[in-house]
Amino acid sequence: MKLERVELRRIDIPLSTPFRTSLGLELNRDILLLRADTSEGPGWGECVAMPEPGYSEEYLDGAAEIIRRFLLPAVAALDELTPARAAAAMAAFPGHPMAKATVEMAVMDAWLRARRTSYADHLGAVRTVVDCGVSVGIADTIGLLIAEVSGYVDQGYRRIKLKIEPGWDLEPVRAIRERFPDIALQADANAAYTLADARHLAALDAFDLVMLEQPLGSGDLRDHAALARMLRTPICLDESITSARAATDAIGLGACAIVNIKAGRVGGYLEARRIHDVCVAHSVPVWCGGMLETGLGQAANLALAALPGFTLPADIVPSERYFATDVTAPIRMSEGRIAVPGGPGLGLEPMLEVVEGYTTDVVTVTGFS
Ligand code: SMG
Ligand code: MG
Repeated sequence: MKLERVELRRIDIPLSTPFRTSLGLELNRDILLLRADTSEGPGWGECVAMPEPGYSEEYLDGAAEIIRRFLLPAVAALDELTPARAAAAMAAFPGHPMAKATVEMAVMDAWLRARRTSYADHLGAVRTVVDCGVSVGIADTIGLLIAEVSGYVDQGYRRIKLKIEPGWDLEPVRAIRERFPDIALQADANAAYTLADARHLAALDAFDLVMLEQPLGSGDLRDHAALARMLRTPICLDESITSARAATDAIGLGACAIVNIKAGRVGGYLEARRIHDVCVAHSVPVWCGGMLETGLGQAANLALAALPGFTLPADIVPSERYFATDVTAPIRMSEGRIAVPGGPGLGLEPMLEVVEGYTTDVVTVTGFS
């Protein structure tokens, strides 16, 4: 297989529910899609970088730039293109995991489609359905939060995750726990605290949380280990786990008891699988994180979340959670579960006329030798 032509497409989709975290407020999703045309057919990738740096240092314009100028030429130089060879070629450039994951995702889609194999089978999935959790943004009032969470509980989600930040933590968590004594509940701070907040965070132990996700900075592994010794609530790391090596270090230091895996954060689905393998070897449970993806990204995430070590509900949601009209046929949830696509590649196609309608910019990259 050989890469022949690439389309970098920016789309802008209104969010049906605004989403606020300690990182800021999202009202719409400005997303980069990548269509890779190869000698064996097309494949699609989705970039999970946000328009601005915040979750990590990556941002959309930067991702598009490094893809176009550096990653695509390196991948196009390969005569026998495979997902693993694409990842190896891109590894020559340090950093930029979300950009690399976008290219790898599209190459893998094209390569698997041509081989009539699904992402799920290729990655080693053992399940046909995935348990879904929902991530609930910071609300304006406790009353509005309770109303929003009630709706999600009624829809059947199997776990509720509350975004927290200083000033919005113990009160919302207490209110939801009092109202829903039996739900699986967890909190995600997106690195909004420091170790000086340890006593305050220890008050979360009263609410029987499944985990506290990324309370401290992404580089603060030792501080997370110190915090873990002061809390009964298990610590889960998200932003800190940038590679299989980082996962090994974090587990060895006692910085986390649970790991959130996002392919975009770690450079692709192949590295995501290696992190899964490291965690399974250490008996550390993992779950699949989300970045408000369209149906394309969710399709790949569903395949990943079907691997054996993914034993906790994923941040994988039906299309309607965020989008009135998704770019794929709508992903639907039934009894808090979503089916893993079984068709070749991602198993889902973008609806080209819908994509066209959301498109704000298209750059075509050709001229690969
Ligand atoms: O449903 O895809 C979703 C959102 C899940 O909360 C979610 N993601 O830190 O886990 C996380 C956040 C990162 C996105 S905030 C820009
Ligand atoms: Mg998180």
